[in-house]
Amino acid sequence: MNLGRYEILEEIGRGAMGVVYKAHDPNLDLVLALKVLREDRLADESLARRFLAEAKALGRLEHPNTVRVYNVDREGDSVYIAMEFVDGEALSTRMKRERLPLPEVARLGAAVAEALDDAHRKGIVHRDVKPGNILLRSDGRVKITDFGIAHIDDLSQDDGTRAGEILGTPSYMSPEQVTGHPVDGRSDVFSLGIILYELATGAKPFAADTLTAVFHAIGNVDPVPPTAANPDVPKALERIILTCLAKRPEERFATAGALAEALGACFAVPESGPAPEAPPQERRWGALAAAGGALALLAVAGGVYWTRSPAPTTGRPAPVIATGGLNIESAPPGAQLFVDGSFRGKAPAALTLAAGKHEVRVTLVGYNDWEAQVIVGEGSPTPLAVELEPSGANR
Ligand code: 3AM
Repeated sequence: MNLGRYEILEEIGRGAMGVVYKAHDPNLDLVLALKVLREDRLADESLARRFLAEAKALGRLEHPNTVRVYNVDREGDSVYIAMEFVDGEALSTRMKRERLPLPEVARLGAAVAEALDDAHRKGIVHRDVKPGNILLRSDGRVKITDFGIAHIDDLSQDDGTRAGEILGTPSYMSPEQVTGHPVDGRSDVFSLGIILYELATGAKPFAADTLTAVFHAIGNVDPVPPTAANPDVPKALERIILTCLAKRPEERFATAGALAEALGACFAVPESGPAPEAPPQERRWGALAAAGGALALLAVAGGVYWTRSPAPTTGRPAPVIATGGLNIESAPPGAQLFVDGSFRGKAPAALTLAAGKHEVRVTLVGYNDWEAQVIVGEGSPTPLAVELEPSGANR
């Protein structure tokens, strides 16, 4: 079968908008990929226009991490894009098969961010950054494709991207996309943040049963910190992901280039040589201690030990991140334990806590109250030893 001058070799895959074929260009003797608008969609002229807009946008892009577009054309009722053939698979396919190592997550994220930065500088917002549009070549190179709903800033609204129309893939959309507000490059940064979260933890940050609930979560719910779902996630990577996922665009990375830089530095080995690997628990609580400022962390051996309320002298208190619940001990023993204002017994006690955020208070007559926000994830209970400070003692 032929399409224009191209000989179709085989079908590679299908997306929402088109079928992708492997094809041969006899003029250039080149194997390439042809994306053909699905025939059942051809009746929709605005979709055909959008498809052509995709190719026009892509034609302006030339970056090592962006799939190159060679040609766009119509043949009878068919509209197609001839593009670079990527020998590999989509990230969506790879994710289903295996969990990527965290340094690989950062490398891949940086590569995508670099390609997005290049597009943003040329006035193009991708608008549909999702694992299905990130292709992984077998030699390791990352290529982003399908600027399918790309919107070129200088085009009129007549190109099919009318304001208020929902064009992205719901799970990977930004708050401004779900509310139909104007988007810029920082919307792509948010979408990439969702992918990074999913790669780092194995779970989507805004998962919900219905589309409405997903939209609500994207716009209003703070994701559970990645380290609560996967304690091996370094604090630096967690900060990067949560910065991408800020609800307000101005609180995210200002550019995809800045995100690429941060991801690149995340697993960089210091010039003096690699630092000795701390056990995951120690890394995790050590980072929390640094964030907590005034708190004193005495020992870490599969648990966490506090001498006073973890509230720092400035800024927001650092939350305690726990799995499955808390095995609380107090020194001296016998302190009363309150969770979300309810009395839960005296220390030592094993408290089962539902996943999510809780306020924990440890009180004993003659001692200062110990209070902390605890974020609970899945897993076995986390030991927590609280050493209370006599009231009236200097802080
Ligand atoms: O479902 P898999 O991963 O096997 O990799 C893309 C995906 O395959 C592939 O088409 C399928 C549906 O998107 N694909 C998309 N663009 C491609 C390209 N330029 C491509 N394969 C090779 N070159």
